[in-house]
Amino acid sequence: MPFLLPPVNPADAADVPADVLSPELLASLLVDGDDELAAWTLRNAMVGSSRAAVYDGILRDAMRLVGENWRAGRWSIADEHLASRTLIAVLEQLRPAATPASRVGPLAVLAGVAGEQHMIGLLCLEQVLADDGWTVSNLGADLPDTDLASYVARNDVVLVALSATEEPRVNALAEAVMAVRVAGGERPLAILIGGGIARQPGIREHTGADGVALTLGEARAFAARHRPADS
Ligand code: B12
Repeated sequence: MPFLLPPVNPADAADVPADVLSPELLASLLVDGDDELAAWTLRNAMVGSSRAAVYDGILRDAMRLVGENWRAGRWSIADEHLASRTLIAVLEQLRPAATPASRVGPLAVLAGVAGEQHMIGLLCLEQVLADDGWTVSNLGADLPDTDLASYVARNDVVLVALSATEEPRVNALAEAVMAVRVAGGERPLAILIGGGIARQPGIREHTGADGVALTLGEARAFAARHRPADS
């Protein structure tokens, strides 16, 4: 697993060749627990690319490599857990700065449905929407639909983005969509589905959501379409 790092100083790196910023490098840094250099890698990838493009690209591909190495038995569960933990620390470092606009933008609520443990995609989506001026409440993984519904009922929510990865979570997803609809009442409120489950054919119709996004770029476009004109 040892990996030769390029001879760069995170503090003053500029004009870094694109091939240095590879998913392989990022995966190695994550599995080594090196959040500083991993954050540097992503920051450099964001020079000239949008946050959504970088997270849909090199970040996702790096975690796919982590998953492949884990499944193939080359990396252990401990390696995968460290990589995930490190990525969460990295994302904290890359958080967009809060601005007055980010406190008054339309409210988007993000949640992983009941039983869903994958939440890194939600952290990424939180930042992408915040960049676009949304106020974001990320309620995290494994949220019971009753709690999601009571949050929606108590707040002026415009967008709800729900995530799930695998087929066994389809019913929880449909229940969460229904709970949000009931809690939202007559309010115009758009419900988006994302995560691995988004690849499942017919998932939007099956759950009654308004949209499905395979990428953060698609989620961003969906959010823009459903943003109130006066916000
Ligand atoms: C890290 C990880 C975990 C960690 C999660 C840690 C955490 N805090 O999130 C832990 C260890 C908990 C875990 C558990 C499991 N995992 Co897992 N995991 C992964 C791994 C390696 C990376 C996932 C990740 O974070 N990727 C980074 C994010 C940014 O990318 P992404 O998830 O692809 O999301 C992109 C889009 O989908 C979108 N997006 C993501 N979420 C959302 C949400 C919304 C609302 C929107 C709009 C968009 C969006 O944006 C992202 C960027 O493009 C993947 C491997 C892989 N190929 O991805 C497996 C993987 C997802 N896991 C898998 C499995 C099977 C499991 C387990 C069932 C394993 C087990 N036997 O216990 C459990 C399930 C737990 C549960 N009940 O949910 C499978 C899923 C297979 C499938 N059918 O799709 C994968 C693909 C591994 C594999 N190849 O087998 N896992």
